[in-house]
Amino acid sequence: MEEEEQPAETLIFGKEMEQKITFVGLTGAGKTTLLRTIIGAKPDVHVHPTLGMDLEVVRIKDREYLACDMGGQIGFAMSLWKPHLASSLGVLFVFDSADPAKVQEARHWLNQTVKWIRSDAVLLFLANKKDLEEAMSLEKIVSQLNLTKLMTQRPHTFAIYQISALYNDGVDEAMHWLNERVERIPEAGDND
Ligand SMILES: Nc1nc2c(ncn2[C@@H]2O[C@H](COP(=O)(O)OP(=O)(O)OP(=O)(O)O)[C@@H](O)[C@H]2O)c(=O)[nH]1
Ligand SMILES: [Mg+2]
Repeated sequence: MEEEEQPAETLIFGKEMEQKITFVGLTGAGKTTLLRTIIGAKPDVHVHPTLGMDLEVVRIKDREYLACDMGGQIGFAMSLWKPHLASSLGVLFVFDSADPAKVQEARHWLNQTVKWIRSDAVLLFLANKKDLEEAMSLEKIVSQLNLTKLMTQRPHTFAIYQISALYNDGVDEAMHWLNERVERIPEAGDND
């Protein structure tokens, strides 16, 4: 008898890892730095831009997730976002608060992200690099990226946190919020 074919996603790391969280955002926003911080790896200021994507298993409290760290370089990397976003329970949009020149571009990709995610997915907007003096204020970020619209549309599944991925500031709070909200998605169930 032929073996039943399993979707690729369930075979990664040889175990069922359907609880996927995906990191998106423009290149240089700090996605890889954030993932390293979450898994307790040493921060590396010389980190290379992610080509395609990287995968890590992360544990938040008692839950395990497959974290997909997408490359943010324009072109081929972003074409990978859509299928991963469509199958993620949690989505982290990482924004470089200290790069006002890229606000419009970030807004465009945030809008795309919102179109591509599941309606019941949890969306976490991370205003990263708050440690830098030039980081924009929360008010400015909210207005320039039109985040009030998202707050209204997704009252229980959208949140904004200001963080420093490099210095591990605000990261735990943001990830606990994500974890707690994902738990409420009926499909998330118990992933022991
Ligand atoms: N000051 C400061 N720098 C940061 C922070 N987070 C990331 N960086 C720096 O920003 C640069 C880019 O970080 P990455 O983590 O590679 O960014 P990325 O979003 O993964 O970029 P791509 O893989 O190209 O999409 C690195 O030099 C990091 O050290 C932060 O919170 N504060
Ligand atoms: Mg990266």
